[in-house]
Amino acid sequence: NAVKNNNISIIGVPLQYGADRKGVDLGPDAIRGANLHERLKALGFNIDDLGDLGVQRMMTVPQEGEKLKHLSEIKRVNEELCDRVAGEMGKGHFPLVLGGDHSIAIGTIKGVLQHVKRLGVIWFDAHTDVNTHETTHSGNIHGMSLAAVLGYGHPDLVGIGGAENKLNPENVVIIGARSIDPGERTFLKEKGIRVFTMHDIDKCGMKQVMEEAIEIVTNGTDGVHLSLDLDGMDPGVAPGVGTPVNGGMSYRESHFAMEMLFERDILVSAEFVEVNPMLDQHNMTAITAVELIGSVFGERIL
Ligand code: 5AB
Ligand code: MN
Ligand code: MN
Ligand code: MN
Repeated sequence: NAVKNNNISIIGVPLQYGADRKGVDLGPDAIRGANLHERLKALGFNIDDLGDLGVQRMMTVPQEGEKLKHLSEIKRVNEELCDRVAGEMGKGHFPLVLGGDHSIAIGTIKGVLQHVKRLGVIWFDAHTDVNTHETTHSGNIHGMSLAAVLGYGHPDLVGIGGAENKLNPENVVIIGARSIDPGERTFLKEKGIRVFTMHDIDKCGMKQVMEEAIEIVTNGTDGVHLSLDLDGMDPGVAPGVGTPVNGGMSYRESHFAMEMLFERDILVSAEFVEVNPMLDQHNMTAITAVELIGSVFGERIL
């Protein structure tokens, strides 16, 4: 399995056009700056850091009547990301993608799907990111990425990496949700996507939630991708995010989930997104991200 593959390819994606708040483009640098390489090397991995993808610096003003903000640049960057992720997987490397806003999950997941056709996805998030161009109120594409990789939404997003490459809703779980739009509620119900809300985590505990989640994402699949939006954690431990929501996963709940993923050895790829250093306090969110990455790759307390 890929976590045992000793090569990790790091790909930074300094994209902020999918989100409303500026600064999330500084995420990859902040995560690297929190000793990412050293931490992974200490666990015995070879690190191949490909640097950051190029993103147009000049923020284009959304056109009047343009419903999805910055669609063309988001599409272009995600297509490149898709190719890059597929290329690294082709070499047998584990792709570790650093965001950037959560719209980059489209490129990452479409790239992984080129190699793992039957892919399970664990989506850690305060939100569910299943809006489409028809349901969105914000026009922000970071709220549409999960719908797009399931095959729903604007054709320019669904088409990235081939519209025929998509996830099976039966193998997708969302963990940590506590802010769901009305249109998303309908979507989740219609497609039968399993959502473990904060209420479920409170009621059953992270251990049981993760056991059920792992069963769903591994049933009939050949690998699992982790898409972790730092706003899934409580703003007390991850304040540097663009869309914070109170009442999130605690430090230990999140780490325990990552430790279970390592123990079960199911991941083939991962991404850590939405770290916004401009909104952060003492780099806390970037440090938290690197600590979570450490747990995913096998750091132990004892
Ligand atoms: B994130 C909201 N549902 O569509 C929307 O941070 C928020 O990637 C989306 O989870 C949050 O704009 C996107 C209200
Ligand atoms: Mn979110
Ligand atoms: Mn998200
Ligand atoms: Mn966010």
